[in-house]
Formats: sequence, structure tokens, C-alpha cells
Amino acid sequence: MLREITLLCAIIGPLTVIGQSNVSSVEWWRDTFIYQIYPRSFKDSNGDGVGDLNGITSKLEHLADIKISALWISPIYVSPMVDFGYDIANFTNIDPIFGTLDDFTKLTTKAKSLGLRVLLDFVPNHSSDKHPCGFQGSAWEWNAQRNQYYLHQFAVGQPDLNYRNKLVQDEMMNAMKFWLNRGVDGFRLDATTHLIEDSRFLDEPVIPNTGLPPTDPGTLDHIYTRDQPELYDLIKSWRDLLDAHGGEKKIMLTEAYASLENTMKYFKYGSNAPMNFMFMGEVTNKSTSIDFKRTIDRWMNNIPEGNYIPNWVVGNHDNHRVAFRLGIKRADQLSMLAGVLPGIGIIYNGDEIGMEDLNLTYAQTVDPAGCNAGPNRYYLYSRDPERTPFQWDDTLSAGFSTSNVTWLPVNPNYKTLNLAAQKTSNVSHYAIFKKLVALKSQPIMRNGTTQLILVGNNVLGVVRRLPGVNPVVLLINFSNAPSIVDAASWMNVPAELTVYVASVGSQIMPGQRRNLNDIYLPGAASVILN
Ligand SMILES: *[C@@H]1O[C@H](CO)[C@@H](O)[C@H](O)[C@H]1NC(C)=O
Ligand SMILES: *[C@@H]1O[C@H](CO)[C@@H](O)[C@H](O)[C@H]1NC(C)=O
Ligand SMILES: *[C@@H]1O[C@H](CO)[C@@H](O)[C@H](O)[C@H]1NC(C)=O
Ligand SMILES: *[C@@H]1O[C@H](CO)[C@@H](O)[C@H](O)[C@H]1NC(C)=O
Ligand SMILES: *[C@@H]1O[C@H](CO)[C@@H](O)[C@H](O)[C@H]1NC(C)=O
Ligand SMILES: *[C@@H]1O[C@H](CO)[C@@H](O)[C@H](O)[C@H]1NC(C)=O
Ligand SMILES: *[C@@H]1O[C@H](CO)[C@@H](O)[C@H](O)[C@H]1NC(C)=O
Ligand SMILES: *[C@@H]1O[C@H](CO)[C@@H](O)[C@H](O)[C@H]1NC(C)=O
Ligand SMILES: *[C@@H]1O[C@H](CO)[C@@H](O)[C@H](O)[C@H]1NC(C)=O
Ligand SMILES: [Ca+2]
Repeated sequence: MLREITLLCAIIGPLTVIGQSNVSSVEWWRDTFIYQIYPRSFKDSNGDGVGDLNGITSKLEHLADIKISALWISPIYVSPMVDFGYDIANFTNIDPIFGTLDDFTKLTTKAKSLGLRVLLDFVPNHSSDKHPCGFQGSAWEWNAQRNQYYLHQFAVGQPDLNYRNKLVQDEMMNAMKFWLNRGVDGFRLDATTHLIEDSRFLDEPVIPNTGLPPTDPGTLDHIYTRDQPELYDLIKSWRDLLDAHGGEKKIMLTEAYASLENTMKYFKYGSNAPMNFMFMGEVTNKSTSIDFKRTIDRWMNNIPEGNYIPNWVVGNHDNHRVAFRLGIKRADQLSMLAGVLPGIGIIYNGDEIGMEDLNLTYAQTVDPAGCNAGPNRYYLYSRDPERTPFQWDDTLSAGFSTSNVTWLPVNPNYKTLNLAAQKTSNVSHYAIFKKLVALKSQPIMRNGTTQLILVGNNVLGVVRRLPGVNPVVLLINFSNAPSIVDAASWMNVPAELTVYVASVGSQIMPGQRRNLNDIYLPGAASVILN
């Protein structure tokens, strides 16, 4: 009874191949930061209050300036925008709100000239069927036109694709090739957990006593719709497609909110970065240094044997911003960890300047996850607070748009919290982030050993060592009060090192020499020395 959707994309015609890079076996993403752009909120070029491709193109210098290796752009495909682009009507065309295919070519061409790679968000989990937003009861929806029910795991307007149908598989491969031929350097695959369903259409068991309304998906144990074994073969088929394309090696990042065991499986089937959401899901502003150590160790110790690289997601468009999750004083903490730990750091636009969440009223809420939860609970689910427009400067609408009305309101704190202001200050989230990106390219980050050490009760130390050079030492004070610790003894590092960078508000200045036998760390501070 699963509705088979095979008519999504038109047949793809011959293409011009552009932007082929040099063949190289080097994994360019190793020890770099990758930057996520939420296109509606990055930069509006035409004054309609919604960000677009030409807006992104006009701001690529910012990304080249901080020297990220690649940007990945949340969906820009034709969409009824029920879920702001995560519901797709044509996988091989650009939604007019964002621009045209020519605009996309301009974007990739300029990006390449600046040494930036471009990744697209590939949403294999659902297509679009124009329909008002809503989870209204059953996951099965009747379609009168086809005289069939179809499955939807998210909004009614997001019918699930049936990957057991070879035509669906081929069509999605064609869509991927379409973008590879347009110079895309890889994909971030969305919600892969939900790719494939058990072929028997069995009802999933009810979890007793959840206290949730009976129509809430949380009442069911999703044993037939999530993490099905066949999904990994699909991942592998896409890996093969990327490898067959030639040119510089293409990256595949996968988004699966799954168990650690299931997350790690993606490595073996060709994902270069099964996204590590531990910094968003497992640590909070209440976590201690021990909690952090345990969380980081768990990821490192579970990476399968082989040439696999860890990754650290600092934030994304589905979770509150780091400045909210950990608190404003700790806004730099996770990017510092992502910078010093081995592997890939993945940062969400705005987090490099410490942007904060903005609370909206129910009437202002546009995210379907928020509106569907109703006026009393919307704020628990809405992702609008972390999606407000990027704060470029202190002019109208934070320099995001020439319109005073934007698709989500601009956070009023933009007058002081904006990129332009941070560029003129030595102590800023921007200055820190830039130094973290630079640090990642150092040989000690590629080849150095990594050790996590609890320094006293409240301080976590991370030390990277490589023979012949000073170690890189990160110290994080998890307490809100200052403390003095003997990091030199606890961590077996030189008694004196130089501050490379320290968190905003710590009052510690880069360039200062510090005695690590009794280093003073203000409350909530993080500092990197070397
Ligand atoms: C390709 O490699 C050659 C030689 O290493 C280099 O000179 C050239 O700039 C590279 N081209 C691109 C597009 O990276
Ligand atoms: C999808 O977009 C392509 C342009 O890449 C276009 O040729 C095709 O007609 C579109 N398909 C549909 C079903 O609108
Ligand atoms: C697909 O994944 C995205 C991101 O997790 C989510 O917003 C969307 O609702 C999902 N839809 C389906 C049908 O899986
Ligand atoms: C943690 O964050 C919550 C809000 O999310 C706040 O109420 C609480 O005071 C914070 N706790 C600490 C220790 O900062
Ligand atoms: C937003 O409102 C919620 C609920 O009142 C509150 O818990 C949260 O701290 C607020 N967030 C911000 C950024 O003010
Ligand atoms: C936007 O500007 C127009 C024209 O100047 C004005 O009438 C309107 O009140 C402004 N709206 C907001 C939200 O500031
Ligand atoms: C920034 O640093 C430079 C060089 O270290 C110094 O000359 C300048 O005064 C500093 N500016 C501020 C605002 O601290
Ligand atoms: C890391 O070590 C390998 C093998 O010892 C060496 O070939 C490579 O150049 C080193 N990389 C860096 C960035 O130092
Ligand atoms: C961390 O901050 C807490 C609270 O300010 C303070 O008690 C403690 O001494 C600080 N730790 C270090 C190592 O500075
Ligand atoms: Ca626009």
C-alpha cells in the first residue's frame, strides 16, 4: 500500500561539466571547519526579506576570510516551503525565492575562485505534495488522485519516498549527478534514519504510558521505519556514485539522529562524517568536566578501526544556538573544542559571531514544528529562534536585507552584536573563530596525539602533542566561579606557555605568557595555550 512516488524529476538532459578540480586522493576536509548556511537567513539580495543565492554569493568573502574549507547550503530546491525547503517538489531546480540555476553557477564559480567548496543538502527522505502543514493523526494519508494511501513520517506535505522501487533510486541518483555536474563538491544527506521502511507495512508497537497524545509519533517504537538495514546499501550506492564522478574527492556527510552504534555504521558504508550531535544532544549548561570528557571519549572510542575521521557539530538549524544551550559566557566553548579535537568542525552560520536565540510569540512563529504544537507548547519545538537573519552590521535589518520586514524578525541585539563590530575588536567571537580555523591547519592538529584530562573538579584539559613543538593546550572552566589549577603537573605540559586565544569575557589576552603551575581561569572561561 505504500504509495510509490516516481514522477518527481524530469528526465535530465545533456549537461555542461563545469568546475572540475584536480584529481587528488587527499581528503581536503580533514582538520578543517565546514560552515552551514541556512539560505533564508544568510543574506537577502533583492529586498523581499528572504535570503537567497545572490545574497550568499555577495558574502562569500566572509567565508574565505575565516578560511572554512566548504559551505553546505540547506535546501534551495523548488519547494512549496511547508518545511522551508526540506519538502522538495523538484530535486533539480532552484526555488524562485532563492534564484535560478544561473545564480547557482555564479555562486559556485565565485566560491571556487575564493578556494571554497560548495556542498548541497540532499533530502532523500521526502518529496513534496502541496498541503498545509501538519501532523494530523495517522502517518498514512489518502490521496484521491492516485486512489492510494501514502506514508509520511513528518508533515502531511512530505510524502515518504519508496526506495524499494528501483525507479526512485535511479531518479535520486540522477538528481545527484545533476548537481555534481554543476560543480558541487559533495552532499550532506538529510534524515537518513528514515530512508527506508520495512516492506511488510506492519504497525509499530505502542510504547506504554508516554503521556503523549495518541496521535503523537513519540507514542510508537519506530522499529519498522527507522534504521532499517537496507538503508546502508543506499548510502553505499551514493558513495559509489560520488567516487565514480572523478575530480577532487567528494565528501558525504550524513545526518542521522540515531544510536551511537547505528551512527558509526555510516562510516563503513561511505559517509565521511556521520554527523556527531553529542555537543547538541548530550551536553547542557549543567554538564560537568566529567560529563564532557565521557561524551568526547565515547565518540572517539567508538569510531571503527580504519581511516575514519571524527567530526564535531557545534550547532545547526534544528537546535538552539550554542549561546543559548550553554549560555552566553560559554558561546565559544564548543567551537574551541571542535577546533582543538582532531577531525572536522561543523559550524552553523552566526555561531562564529556568537549569535543568540530570539524568542518569538506564537503569532510570529512560522516553523511548522512550532505551529503544530499549538500556542502553549510551540516554544518547545519551534526552530525559529535559531534561524533569525544573520547580523552583518548595525544598519537597517542588521544589513541582512534592504527591507525592514524580514521573514523572521532580526534579533534586536544586532545593534551591538554584529560581524562589522566584531571585526573592529580584538576580543570577539569572530576573532576567536578565525584563530581556531587557522589552528586546525597546523601539523600538530593533523598528526598530534590527543589526551583529555580532568584537572581538578571543574576544569577539562585537552592536550595535543607532537614531538619537537610546543603542545596545544585547551583548558575549560566548567564552574561559574574562577579557579586556580596546576595544569602543568596534571597535564604534563611545560610550566610556561603563551595564550593563543581565550573566550570572550575571560579577560585573558592572546600573546600573554602564562604560568601553568597555577593558572587562573575565570568562571566559564576557556583558553588555548601553546
Ligand atoms: C592542479 O594542479 C596543478 C599542479 O599541481 C596546479 O598548478 C593547478 O593550479 C591545479 N588546478 C586547480 C584547479 O586546482
Ligand atoms: C525540474 O527542473 C528541471 C530544471 O532542471 C526542469 O527541466 C523540469 O521540467 C522540472 N521538473 C518538473 C516536474 O517541474
Ligand atoms: C526530513 O528531515 C528533515 C531534517 O531532519 C526534517 O525537517 C523533515 O521533516 C524530514 N522529513 C521526512 C519526511 O523525513
Ligand atoms: C542553563 O540554562 C537555563 C536556560 O536554558 C538557565 O535557566 C540556567 O540558569 C542555566 N544554568 C547555568 C548553570 O548557567
Ligand atoms: C524563551 O522562552 C522560554 C520559555 O519561556 C525560556 O525558557 C527561554 O529561556 C527563552 N529563551 C530566550 C533566548 O530568551
Ligand atoms: C517598514 O517601513 C514602512 C515604510 O517606511 C513603515 O510603514 C512600516 O511601519 C515599517 N515596518 C516595520 C515593521 O518597521
Ligand atoms: C588590538 O590589537 C592591536 C595589536 O595587538 C593593538 O594595537 C590595538 O590597540 C588593539 N585594539 C583594541 C581595541 O584592543
Ligand atoms: C603527518 O605525518 C605523516 C606521516 O608521518 C607525514 O607524511 C605528513 O606530512 C604529516 N602531516 C603533517 C600535516 O604534518
Ligand atoms: C573556574 O571558575 C570558577 C567559578 O568562577 C572558580 O571557582 C574556579 O576557580 C575557576 N577555575 C579555574 C581553573 O580558574
Ligand atoms: Ca531575497
